[in-house]
Amino acid sequence: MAATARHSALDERVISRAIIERYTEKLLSALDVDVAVCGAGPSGLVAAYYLARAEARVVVFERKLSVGGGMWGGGMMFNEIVVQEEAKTLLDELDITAQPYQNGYYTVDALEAVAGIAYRAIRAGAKIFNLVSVEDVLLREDRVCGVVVNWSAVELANLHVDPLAVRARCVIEATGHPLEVVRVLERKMGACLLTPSGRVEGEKPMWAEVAETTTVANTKQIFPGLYVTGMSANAAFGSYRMGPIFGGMLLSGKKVAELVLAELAVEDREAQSQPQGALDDPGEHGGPAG
Ligand code: 48F
Repeated sequence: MAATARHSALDERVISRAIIERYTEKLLSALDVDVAVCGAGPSGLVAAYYLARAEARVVVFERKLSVGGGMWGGGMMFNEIVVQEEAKTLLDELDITAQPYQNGYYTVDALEAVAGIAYRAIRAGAKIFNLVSVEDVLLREDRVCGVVVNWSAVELANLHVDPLAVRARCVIEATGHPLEVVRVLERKMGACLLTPSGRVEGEKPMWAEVAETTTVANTKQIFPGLYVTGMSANAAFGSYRMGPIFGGMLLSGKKVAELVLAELAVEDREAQSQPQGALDDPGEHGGPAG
């Protein structure tokens, strides 16, 4: 059939080139960032939202096809989650509906929660790469300064293919229960972590009340340049799991964003007070956030 005068026939080569070019641009823009987030579960996505909103350059790597981690399935596949009073303001800020249940408990449709947080993070400027796994960190002397990534398909097929690397001024471990990134660092560097034993303390069984508080308290730096958030924070510092209540996850994501932004601000102030030319390679230290 002849093409109309208004638009030409669809050309599959243009479609392919558009995808390849746009993805490549996005990937290139992620090679040198302020913050790399490992894992797009609730804590990682919330962190990405607050970082991007503050104009930090933030990239998120997620192993799976879908973002959202353990939030989609609510509790045992009943796709509702519970959020307590403390996190209600955060949900309001993200324009996610929380239905009062009783005495400070709210329920949220799990799909609205995932879709809402991911949408806000992306619209704020976070770049999310699904189907990409973090397999290692970049290290300079005694500081983590980026992540080593590969296609999840390479990992799944167990192919012998070398990864690529991304520089980041700070890295956030948000891989949830398995605490994958911190464990790689511990395996390769020994007892180097800022935990009581210097090693991963390990996750304990379920105790929602304690776990919800400690997941926020344990959200902190675990090695220079590397922060833990969400369930990873409790797994790293030896606290309990909480099950399908998500207030702690959300508040932990917000807290880690605040901690990282504070560190970046200090670095920026120090860099500005250096005499001109004192830094031989500004790319080594990254530019100001924005
Ligand atoms: O597990 P996950 O949802 O972590 P979270 O943000 O939230 C925990 C809760 O879902 C729940 C809970 C609270 O009630 O206990 O479990 O702490 O999301 C972690 C994400 O990281 C991805 C994984 O696919 C998931 O989407 N992930 C894990 N390892 C890697 C990774 C990796 N090496 N590289 C990239 N992504």
